[in-house]
Amino acid sequence: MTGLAEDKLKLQLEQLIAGKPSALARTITAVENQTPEARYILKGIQPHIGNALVVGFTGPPGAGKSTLINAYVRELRNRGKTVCVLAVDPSSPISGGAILGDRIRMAEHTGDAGVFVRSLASRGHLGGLSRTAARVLDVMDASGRDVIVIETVGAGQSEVEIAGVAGTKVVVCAPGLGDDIQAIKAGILEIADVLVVNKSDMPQAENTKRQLRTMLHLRQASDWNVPVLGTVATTFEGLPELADTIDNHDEALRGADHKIDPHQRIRRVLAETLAHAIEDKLMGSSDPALIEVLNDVQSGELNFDEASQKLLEQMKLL
Ligand SMILES: Nc1nc2c(ncn2[C@@H]2O[C@H](COP(=O)(O)OP(=O)(O)O)[C@@H](O)[C@H]2O)c(=O)[nH]1
Ligand SMILES: [Mg+2]
Repeated sequence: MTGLAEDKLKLQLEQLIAGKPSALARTITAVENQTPEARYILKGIQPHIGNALVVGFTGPPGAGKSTLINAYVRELRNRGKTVCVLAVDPSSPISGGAILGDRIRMAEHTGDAGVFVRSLASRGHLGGLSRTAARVLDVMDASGRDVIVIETVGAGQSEVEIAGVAGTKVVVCAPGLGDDIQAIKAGILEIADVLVVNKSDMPQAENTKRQLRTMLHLRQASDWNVPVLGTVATTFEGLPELADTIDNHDEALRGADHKIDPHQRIRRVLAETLAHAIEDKLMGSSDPALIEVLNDVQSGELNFDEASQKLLEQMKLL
């Protein structure tokens, strides 16, 4: 890197940490494209991560997640908080109807410098998408925004994985949709910190809330009791309560010193990065020690656990 290029990157990093929207937008694009610029900035932002409240909204399509997020953003702005919104929808390319719809819904907040909205284009496999989303969240966090909201469609394992980067997970569903309840039961109920029955202006809302509360009894007891809230995103009903509940969960998460342990996040990212580096190495290497392990597995001498253990020992990780 030339001195001039490095000066430019330093400036971009400074502007990002100062919260300048243009630096935020440019950095996110760099992260999506995995440029050298992104690698430099991702390194520089590390000391500035961990201050934002990160909340994920997930749930079946049509439950009203985008409308609810729009209302939640309005509530946060009323409270003087600055916000970033990240929409991750693997099924909708950036030019598709759903994202366009979100843009129009978010139009209420255009021109408000306290709200930054970004959609992640779906490309490549889902693991790649969730990795990109996690790095984009880090960039948003470092930009000094108070709250980061992430929207994902909750349908399968990959979305659960994406939601895993959020500190507080809100699962949104609509009343009277029996199949959705089944889908929620199958996976995303387990990850919920807050359950929302949106469209509570519709019949069946009370019934659905009751059903969800019954299902929650099957979950293992923990310090945090998952609340079931009713909202009407279109009329703002229940929004102050939802915002309070998210704040309470974030506080419970942070504990007495109001900090989220940075090592926990770094461990997770490092584990992911290392797994990929190992995969690349293993698939390409003709190192004699590796070939010996491959032969030992082929001959039945070592099982896969034993072979992994042996390689880890050679890496001095254990
Ligand atoms: N009746 C009613 N409709 C709602 C409510 N919230 C959202 N909707 C409507 O439900 C539809 C889907 O909403 P959207 O936010 O796109 O759902 P998403 O796919 O979960 O993001 C839209 O037509 C919304 O206007 C609500 O509280 N009550
Ligand atoms: Mg949506």
